[in-house]
Amino acid sequence: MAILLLLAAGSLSDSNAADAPELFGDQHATPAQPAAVDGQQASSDAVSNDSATKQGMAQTAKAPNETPLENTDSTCQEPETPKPEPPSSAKQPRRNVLFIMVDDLRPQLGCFGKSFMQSPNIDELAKRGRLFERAYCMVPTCGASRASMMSGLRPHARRFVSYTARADEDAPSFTTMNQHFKNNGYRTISLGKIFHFPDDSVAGWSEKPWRPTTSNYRNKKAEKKAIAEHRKKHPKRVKVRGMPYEASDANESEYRDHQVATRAIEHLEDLQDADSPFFLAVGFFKPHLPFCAPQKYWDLYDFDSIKVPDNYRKPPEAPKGAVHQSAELRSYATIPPKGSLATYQARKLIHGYYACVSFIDQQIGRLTEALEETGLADNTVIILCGDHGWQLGDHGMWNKHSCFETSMHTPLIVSVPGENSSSPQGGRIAALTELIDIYPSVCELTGLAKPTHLQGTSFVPLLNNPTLPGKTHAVGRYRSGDTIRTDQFRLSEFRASNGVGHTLGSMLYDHRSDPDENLNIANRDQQQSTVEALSETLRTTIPKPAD
Ligand SMILES: [Ca+2]
Repeated sequence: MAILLLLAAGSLSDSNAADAPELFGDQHATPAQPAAVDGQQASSDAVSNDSATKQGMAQTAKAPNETPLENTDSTCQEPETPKPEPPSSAKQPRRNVLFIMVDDLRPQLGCFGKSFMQSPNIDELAKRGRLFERAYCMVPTCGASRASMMSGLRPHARRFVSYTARADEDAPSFTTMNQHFKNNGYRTISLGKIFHFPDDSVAGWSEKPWRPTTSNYRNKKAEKKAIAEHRKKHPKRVKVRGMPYEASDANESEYRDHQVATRAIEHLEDLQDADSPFFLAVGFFKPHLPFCAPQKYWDLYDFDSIKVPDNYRKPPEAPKGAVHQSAELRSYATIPPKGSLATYQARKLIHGYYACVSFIDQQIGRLTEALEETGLADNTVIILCGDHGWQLGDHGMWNKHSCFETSMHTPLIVSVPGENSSSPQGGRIAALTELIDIYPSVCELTGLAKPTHLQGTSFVPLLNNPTLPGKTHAVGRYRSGDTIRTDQFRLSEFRASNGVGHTLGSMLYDHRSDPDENLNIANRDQQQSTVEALSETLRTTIPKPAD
C-alpha cells in the first residue's frame, strides 16, 4: 500500500519586474525567441562546456560507456545524434527509466528536514535512493526550466527565457533527452506535464504525449461568484482566474494528477511484458497554482500552526530586478492587485501548498507501489525532481521567478535498482547539482552514450560515493538576473534588457551565516574579492547569446 499518514501536523513554524502570470495549460507559445544561430551558439556552448569541465567538477569516475566531452564544432549545423546502441548484454537488459517531475515543488518535504510535512512516499524513495540536498534549476520558470533540462543545455539571455520557452524552438538542432532514448531503442512516453507544451519535441516520444482534460472537482458556482466579485472590486483587471486554492470532498479520481498516476500505472502494467526498455516520464501538475487538493490532504495540517515565514517582507538592500510583485498569484480571484496579502490569506495559501504536496506524494506512492508489483522496480532507475523552487511568502514574494535560493532550489532524488543507500551518509548528497546534470547521468545509468552537446555533468560518481566534492558551483538565471551558488555563497547580478544591458545591481548572501538570504553583503569592502571571483565564474559559465 502507498503510505498515507493521517496524523495532524505538529509545529509548522519554519515555513518559513516582469513576472508574467504563468499558465500550465496547453497554450501554444508565441515564437518570441528566435532560434540561436548554430555556429555562434555552438561556439559559445563549447566554451561553456570546456569551462564547466575545468571549473565545475571534481568528480573523477567515468562509466565504461562514457564518451568524452567534446567541444561542439562551430561549423556544425546538425549536432550529433548518436547512433542507436545494441543492448550491452542479452542477459542483462537495459535499465528502464521512470522520470517523475513535480511542478513547482520546493524542498517542502519531510526528507528535507520539514518534519511536519506529510510526504511519506517521497521520503521513503529518498531513503531507498539518494537525495541531493542542493540541486538547482537552470531557470526558475516552467517552460524554460524544462526545455533546458530536457535539452541538456544551459540557458542564456535569449535561450530558455520564459515560461513559454520550447526546446524545439530555442534549441531545435540538439537532441532532447526523450529523443535520445527513443533513438536508442527505448519506448518513450510522456504523461502529464513534462515539457511545458505537450507538442514540444514531440517526435522524441514513441506515442502522442498524454494529458488528462477533466477536472470536475472544482466548485464552478463558487468560483464564478468569486471572479465576479473580484472584477467588481478591481474593474481594471482584464483577466481573472478562479480561486487560488480550494479544498473539495470530490473523489480523488476527479483530479488530473490522480488520473496521471492511474494512466502511468496502466502503462507500467503493459510495459512489464514489453521487449524494449522504457523511458516513462510522468509529470504532476501540483503543487502549481491553484492549490486545489482533496479535503483530506488539507486535514493533514493544523491551520493554527501555520505561520508566514520570518522574512515575509521585501529584503533590505535588494537590487533592482531582484524582487517581483508576485504577478502570477495576483491573477487569481481574491488576491489584491498589489501590496501584501492579509496574513490569513497568506497562511491559507501556505496550507494549500502543503496539501497539494501531500496529494502528489500519495500519487507518487501509487506509482512506486505499481513499480514493485509489476516486478519492474528491479530494473528501473527512478528520477524525481521539481522544475524549480517556490516562494511561500519568503522575501515578501510568492511564486518562483527570482534568483533567490527559494526559487532556484528544488528536490532531486535518484533511486538506482540494486544499489541501496545504506551508507554513513544515509543516502544524502550535499554536493551542488544542476538539473542539466540529469540528462548525462541518466545516460550513464542506462549505458547510453552521452550526446556531446550536453553542458551538464553526470552525478553518477556521487551516487557511488556521496563524499565526493562534486561541482564547485551551480549557475542559473532568470530574466535580468544571473545567479551562482557555491558551497558558501550565492551571488546574483542584475542587468537591464533581460540581462544584456547596463548593470542594475548585485546581491551576495553568505549561506553559512545567513541561509535564508536576508542580508545582502555584496557592497561590503571585505567581500569584493569574493564578488569579483564569483562574477567572473558567472560570466564564463553562462553561454553568450548569439547576436
Ligand atoms: Ca513549474
